[in-house]
Amino acid sequence: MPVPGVFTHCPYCALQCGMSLRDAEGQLLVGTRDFPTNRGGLCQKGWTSAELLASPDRLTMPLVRAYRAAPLKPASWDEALARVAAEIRRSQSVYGPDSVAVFGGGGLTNEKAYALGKFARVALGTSNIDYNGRFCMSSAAAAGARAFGVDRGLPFPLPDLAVADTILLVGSNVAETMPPFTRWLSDQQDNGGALVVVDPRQTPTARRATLHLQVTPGTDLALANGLLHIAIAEGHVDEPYIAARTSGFGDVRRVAAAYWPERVERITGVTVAEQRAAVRLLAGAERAMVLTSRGAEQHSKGTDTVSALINLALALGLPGTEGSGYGCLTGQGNGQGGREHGQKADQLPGYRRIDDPAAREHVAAVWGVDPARIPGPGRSAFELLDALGTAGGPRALLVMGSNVAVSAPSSGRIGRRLGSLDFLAVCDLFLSETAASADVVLPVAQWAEESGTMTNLEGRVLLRQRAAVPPPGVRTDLEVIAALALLLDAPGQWNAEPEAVFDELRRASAGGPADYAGISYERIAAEDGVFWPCPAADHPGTPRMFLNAFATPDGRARFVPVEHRPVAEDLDAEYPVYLTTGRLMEHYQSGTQTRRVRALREAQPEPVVEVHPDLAEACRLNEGDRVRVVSRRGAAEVLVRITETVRPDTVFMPFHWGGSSSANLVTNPALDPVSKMPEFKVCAVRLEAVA
Ligand SMILES: Nc1nc2c(c(=O)[nH]1)N[C@H]1C(S)=C(S)[C@@H](COP(=O)(O)OP(=O)(O)OC[C@H]3O[C@@H](n4cnc5c(=O)[nH]c(N)nc54)[C@H](O)[C@@H]3O)O[C@H]1N2
Ligand SMILES: Nc1nc2c(c(=O)[nH]1)N[C@H]1C(S)=C(S)[C@@H](COP(=O)(O)OP(=O)(O)OC[C@H]3O[C@@H](n4cnc5c(=O)[nH]c(N)nc54)[C@H](O)[C@@H]3O)O[C@H]1N2
Ligand code: SF4
Ligand SMILES: [Mo]
Repeated sequence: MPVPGVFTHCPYCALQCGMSLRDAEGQLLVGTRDFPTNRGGLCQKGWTSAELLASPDRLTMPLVRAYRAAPLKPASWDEALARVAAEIRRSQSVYGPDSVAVFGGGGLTNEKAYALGKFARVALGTSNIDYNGRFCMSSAAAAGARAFGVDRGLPFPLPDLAVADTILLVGSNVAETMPPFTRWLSDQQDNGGALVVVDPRQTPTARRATLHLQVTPGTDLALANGLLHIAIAEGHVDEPYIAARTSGFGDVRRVAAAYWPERVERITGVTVAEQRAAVRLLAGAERAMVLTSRGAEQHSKGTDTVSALINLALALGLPGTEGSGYGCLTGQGNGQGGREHGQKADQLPGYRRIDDPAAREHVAAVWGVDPARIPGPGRSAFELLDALGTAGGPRALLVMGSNVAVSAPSSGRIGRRLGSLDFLAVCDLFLSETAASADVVLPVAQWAEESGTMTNLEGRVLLRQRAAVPPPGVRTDLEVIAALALLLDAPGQWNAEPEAVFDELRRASAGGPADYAGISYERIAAEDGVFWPCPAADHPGTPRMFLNAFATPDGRARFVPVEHRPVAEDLDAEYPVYLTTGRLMEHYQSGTQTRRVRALREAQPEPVVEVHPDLAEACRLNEGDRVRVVSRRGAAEVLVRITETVRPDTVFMPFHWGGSSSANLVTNPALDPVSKMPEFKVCAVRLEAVA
């Protein structure tokens, strides 16, 4: 019988596929494991993930730069940590506590995200902490919270998808971003269900659809209001549900009245017939779901766009109805848990608000500090990065679990901000582009080398079990946080043992919206994960939320009236083409990890821009040509890939590369006023052939 290996989860996306890791003569091998979300399936990234553990590029010694222009040189841990602590003290003694900032990541375990948030508030006393989740699902989180009173990406488990009669998928390319997820869509379609995909590109996901609406980038809000207009006009609105379970429909009905189909066709490019067909599929379904991803959300009006889609779902009576609902497909491995336990500027563990006196008191008691010691809300991710080294802005930064030099919008500007810091420290597995510009680089253990919990896109808390010993010279993020807290004389307990940190997190989250109090490592292992909220050890967890009431004060979901507005930067004579950005199947995010895995690198070796044949002809571009994609922020030099899958007015670039081919040199940092999400998904560019 084969050895089953250690049961764990993939290091990458929010599907957090279950897998096993088995030692074969000193080398770890990925194997399948029957887990209820991926049912044995993995994508190519998951299959090749063990290569990360043995990568020759692994950092195994701290690196320190003696002064800004000096090269990074190996150093001892004592030396590196002492340097970080000394720089923090120096900065804070001259410029105050807020002069030191922390930037976290949605890939960190719950334990790390919790410890990092506590470290910022208690050890540093800074309000300046935020994380890359702000660039990810913050618009959906904000819209979900204002409609339902709480944000959990999917308020229902994945198997519910298989029995939905209709699924409306807006701005999501799951066939490439979560390949095993598409099995649920196959089941759904095999059961006779319909899939409607809204995407400006004819993606592999769109090609599976019953109906593909190839919208103009940045117009989903108008489309949603238009679909609602038709639903109202054709009498599909669920009046009893609206009366019993919601508030505020009157205002939304008035707004929708102005989105008649011909007007919506002009704004969105989706024909009147297609709009009617979509409404017919949604309204004719007994069970229907509206799901959004980054294509709908990463806009300067992302929050309002999601609100418009939630309004549509509410008018049809979907949320809080078994088998139906609205959900956001969270992206990063711990994108869900990472937004619950305190690395977000405005938040404390358990999805509590940092400006709520009762929340501060509860968390301060767990931390063993005076509530007055906890700072107030700080800057959001882009605002934080954009303030680095400026008058009144942070002068020292600790980054853990993000590669902002590549993934932040207008990355040329952010690179200059990083360069103007007095001090930058980065914890990473590899010398990412951000780490390469740091004064101190701390090499940390990864994924299979340490235990910890992750909360997947369904709100299911999972356990990643340690399956390997980290290389000598490497420490865990939790050890780094605890050691720095000690050097900074921070009050309270600073445990570096994951399960002990999780137990503290449970107490800190108890009574909050994301209540983990009843979840333990044993339960997770025994039950294939536990869904929050789970307030007590004998509570079964909550796979389906809102069945009886929403988490608002009166238990009703709130309609929020929202109007379409143009993209922050529209086309003109100088910049006549839309650029949208996103992902390729083989690479993950800034590419730090996947560019170091051979099979993935070979499959997608070089950054490209996808161009429609008509546009290519107009710009005299051929397949494989080198081209500069130029915007008002900067230019990226990449290869042309000609494809009919994009609209002729739009080009697409993945953002998985740094340097002069980085998509984010071009993108627009216009922020959503509510979520502070940058407009990654649309800006105006021109294409210039490179001789
Ligand atoms: N292979 C791979 N998988 C990943 C990741 C990765 O980097 N690589 N990252 C993970 C993370 S963190 C995330 S957040 C998810 C993201 O998962 P997705 O949201 O599925 O991925 P994206 O490619 O960012 O965007 C999805 C689609 O939005 C479309 N789009 C662009 N503009 C618009 C618009 O205005 N309206 C609409 N309706 N659609 C638009 C794009 O054409 C694209 O096909 O993926 C996760 N999984
Ligand atoms: N143009 C454009 N830009 C985008 C997007 C887009 O669609 N278009 N999408 C945005 C989205 S949705 C996201 S989520 C962000 C992601 O952007 P990033 O946060 O930059 O993404 P990653 O590449 O995942 O960065 C994680 C870094 O942490 C390291 N790391 C991994 N695990 C650990 C760990 O356990 N501990 C520590 N200390 N380090 C670790 C990795 O090696 C890597 O360097 O990008 C955003 N940027
Ligand atoms: S879909 Fe996501 S979690 Fe599953 S194997 Fe691929 S990257 Fe890993
Ligand atoms: Mo993301």
